[in-house]
Amino acid sequence: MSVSRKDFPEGFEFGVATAAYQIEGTRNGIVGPSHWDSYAATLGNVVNGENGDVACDHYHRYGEDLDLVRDGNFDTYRFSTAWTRVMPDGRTVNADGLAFYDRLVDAVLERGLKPSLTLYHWELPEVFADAGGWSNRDTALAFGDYARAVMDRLGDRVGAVATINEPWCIAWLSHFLGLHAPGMRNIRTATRAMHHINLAHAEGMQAIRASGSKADAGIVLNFAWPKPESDADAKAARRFDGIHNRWFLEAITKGQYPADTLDGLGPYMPDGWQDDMAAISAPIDWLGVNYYTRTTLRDLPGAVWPAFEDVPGPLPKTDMGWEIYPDGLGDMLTRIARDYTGDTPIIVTENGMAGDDHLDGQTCDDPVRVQYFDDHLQSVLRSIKQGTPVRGYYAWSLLDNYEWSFGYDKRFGIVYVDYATQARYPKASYHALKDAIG
Ligand code: IFM
Repeated sequence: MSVSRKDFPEGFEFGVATAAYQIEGTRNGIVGPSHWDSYAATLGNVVNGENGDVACDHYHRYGEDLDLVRDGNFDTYRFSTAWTRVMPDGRTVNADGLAFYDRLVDAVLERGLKPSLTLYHWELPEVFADAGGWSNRDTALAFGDYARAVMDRLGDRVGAVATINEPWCIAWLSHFLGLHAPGMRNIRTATRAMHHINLAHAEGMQAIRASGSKADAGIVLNFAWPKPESDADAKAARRFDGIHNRWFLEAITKGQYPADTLDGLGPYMPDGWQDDMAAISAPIDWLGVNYYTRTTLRDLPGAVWPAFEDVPGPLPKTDMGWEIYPDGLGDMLTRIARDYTGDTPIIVTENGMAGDDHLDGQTCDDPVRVQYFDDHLQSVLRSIKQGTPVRGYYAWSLLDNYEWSFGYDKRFGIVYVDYATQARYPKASYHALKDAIG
């Protein structure tokens, strides 16, 4: 790789990221049902009808997995706790579940790594799904209780904590586009989820602060660089940007929603939403930025709001069909700091790609991924040189894992997982990152 640790500011954190449902295995230990289980059990939703029952069996293999993180010269391990493991019925603490995360955090620390905790990475307990899920305000309030239970147990040892991972996916992708659990397509439900997920962030922040934890607290948002297909599509790209990027960023940093997005969503907002905005914009200590690709937008004149569709762009694509556009990461970081977050530290909490990876004996050569990381790290460096306070970069993901609606079909890991044996094989990208940051 052309970059190395010495190119980055002193103290810059290199890490790898994972999420509970994607790796732990819900059959391990005591875990309650989540909306991902029933979504996956519905014919046609997930490739091969696969679910997180076994996943990477990380629940039993976390020691071996954390050895890989340490031996890869990383500084930070980003992981999530599952609400369904901590509270299988959504409300009652399961001692066995918290004990697992206790062991996990200690194992992270024993290896000299910094634990970075995410409280919600998508496995909503089914009891809330039954009551309307994120379209119901009560779900956000219950999330605060869950956050408090986790922080009371782990808050003395985690270095950083994020309330929510990728609110756009939780709200829009899942309730308007219907592509993630619960697989709905309804603008009223989606709009309520768009607000209640921000309220859950507010409740989570209050719980973290009230727990007395010294962990740096924030939220992880996912961004896509909006690209109009032609000059005539500029307004469509702006509408996409409002829903995908500015809705959450503006709420959290300025306590307001973008006016152009409210033009479409306003009629469906829950009563009294304005009263929540002060809590939603309470100060955060850091912002997590997930970035993978850009999105090309085509205007749909005469269609109902938001009247756009995304269309394939011309650049080379990953196995997900996502265009590889490294400049979008640096440009987005620069824009976020300039227009929204100022001096607040930013961490790139996810960046990576799915590849058509194959084992050859014990090795897996993934040169496209090596180039992807190199180009995106160069883009981060360019933004840092422009003055953006980027403090870390985490690769997604440590392991091949359950890629939601794509099941186990897409491989994002820097470590190959043979699901038949659960053996782990570091890919060439793991070795390349290890050498670059050693
Ligand atoms: O696997 C997901 C992760 O759970 C959230 N961010 C994007 C990744 C790749 O799709």
